[in-house]
This record gives sequence, C-alpha cells and structure tokens, in this order.
Amino acid sequence: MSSTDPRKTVFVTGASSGFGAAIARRFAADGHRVIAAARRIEKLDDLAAQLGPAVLPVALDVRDDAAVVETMANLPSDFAAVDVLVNNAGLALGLGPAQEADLDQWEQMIATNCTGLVRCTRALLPGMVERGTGHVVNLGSVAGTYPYPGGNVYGATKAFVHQFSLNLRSDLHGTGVRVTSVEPGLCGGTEFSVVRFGGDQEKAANVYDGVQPLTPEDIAETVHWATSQPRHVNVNAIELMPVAQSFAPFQIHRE
Ligand code: NDP
Ligand code: 8X3
Repeated sequence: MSSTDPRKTVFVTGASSGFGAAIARRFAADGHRVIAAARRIEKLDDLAAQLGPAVLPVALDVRDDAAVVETMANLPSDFAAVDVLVNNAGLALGLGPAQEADLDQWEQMIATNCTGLVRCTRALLPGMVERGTGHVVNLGSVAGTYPYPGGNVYGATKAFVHQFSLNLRSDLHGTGVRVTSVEPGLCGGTEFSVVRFGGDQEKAANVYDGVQPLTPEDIAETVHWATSQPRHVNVNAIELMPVAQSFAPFQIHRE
C-alpha cells in the first residue's frame, strides 16, 4: 500500500478455485487490487469478469521457475507493488500408505506446495523489503502439525510451509514485512478432495457427508483479518477447524 492510496495490491496464487477465488473476492469487495493467478486462465477470466478491472487474471504454473520470475518482474505498473502475497496454490494427491505411493504424485506436491511457494515468495520479497511494507500469507494445514494415515508427503509439505513461515519472520526482522501461516482443517466447497482422489466425485463428496466443514469464505475472512491488523501486529500462525473435526487417539498395534 502506498502512503497515498489505501488500496492494497494482493497477489493470490491458486485463485481459480476454492480458497483462492474466495480470497480474491474478499479483497476485491474492499476495493483492493487483486492479481489472480493459476493455471486455468478461463476460470480466472470468469472471476475477473464478475469482479471488475481491479482483478487481473494471470496464467501461472507455480512449478515453472522461469514463469514465476517473468510474471513477477513484468506486472503492469498498477499492480507491480505487491502488498500482500497469498501463497495458496497447493494440492494433495492420493491418500494411500507411503509404501504404495506414486512418486510422481509426491514430487508434484513438493513442487507445488513447497518449491512453488518459495519461488513466488523469493520473487516478491525484495520489493516488499525495499518499500518497508508487505505481508506474505502462506496456506498451511492442520496436516502439517497432526499426522494421519495417508497424509505422508502432503502433511510434510505443510509442515514445511509452517516452518518456512516462521523462519521468514526471523530473516525479515526489522524490515516491516509481515508473515502469517494459515492452517485450516477440513474445508468443503473447493476442488481439494476431487483433486486428491483423481477426479472421483463420489469419493470426494463422501469426505464431507453429514459434516459441516469450514467454508472457503471462512478462510478468506481469516486471511483478510490477519492482513488487516495494525502495522505493529504480526499474526504468526492461525490454526482453525470445523467444530465437527477434532483429534483421534494414537493407534496401538497389538500382537
Ligand atoms: P482447490 O483444489 O479448490 O484449489 C487449489 C488451487 O491451486 C486451484 O486454484 C489450482 O488452480 C491451484 N493450483 C494447483 N496447482 C497449481 C500450480 N502448479 N500452479 C498454480 N496454481 C496451482 O483447493 P483448496 O482451495 O481447498 O486449497 C487451497 C490451499 O489450501 C491448498 O494449498 C491446500 O493444500 C490448502 N488447504 C486446503 C484445505 C481443505 O480442506 N480444502 C485445508 C487446509 C489447507 P489451477 O488448477 O487452475 O492451477
Ligand atoms: C487439508 C486438510 O485434513 O484433509 O489440508 O489434510 S486435511
């Protein structure tokens, strides 16, 4: 945010669906400029058509290093000074045991959830530090703190997101740039489970059967709240779950 313009410029990765689209809507509703990035440009174009010219759709695969550098370096002047980066693009693939997992799926999760996230961050941090203001919001997960069967690499990528967020705070000490890790539990109304189960709509729907999960709007409100605090406040991490979700006992294998 410049000293004369109260509007923020918000860069949201994974804005074609779920949390990212809801986050783009939430910031646009307040009159902020939003760069909405994802691979499916047609979905971003639809979002921009609904939300107006303050939303800039950008085709970006966060796994593509050259594209990340090129995109961040060539933002139109109105959108170039990014105040808030929301590293939301991410995915889980599969829910099977590690000993049966598909290595390509593991690599895709690491490339998107970890490498893509750090590349986007690295590309925008120097500008934020130079301007003495900025906020990086990373989408972690309860899966990064609590293990569950089949969570293996997905949970590990989210543990990475949590620790990277805290370590960023150390490096950014004294710069005025803030960092927040948002770590939700079960959330419906997104493509997350359809993607996890390779397009199996029925299996995905069963995850939310008879449950009132979190909604993408809950997450958007959380991101908006964390980034709307006074400049002396840094929200380090927020963990949230639906009331319907809690913790299970440890498993004991008996002979
Ligand atoms: P969705 O599947 O609905 O959205 C994921 C978004 O990420 C899509 O917009 C997708 O767009 C984008 N994306 C995926 N891969 C890439 C890529 N390589 N480059 C750019 N964009 C990419 O899921 P959610 O909204 O539920 O998830 C958003 C984030 O929240 C993820 O990081 C997820 O791990 C996390 N999360 C989700 C929870 C849930 O229960 N739903 C709970 C906790 C955390 P496109 O395909 O167009 O590229
Ligand atoms: C998504 C939440 O519990 O499905 O990160 O892993 S969970």
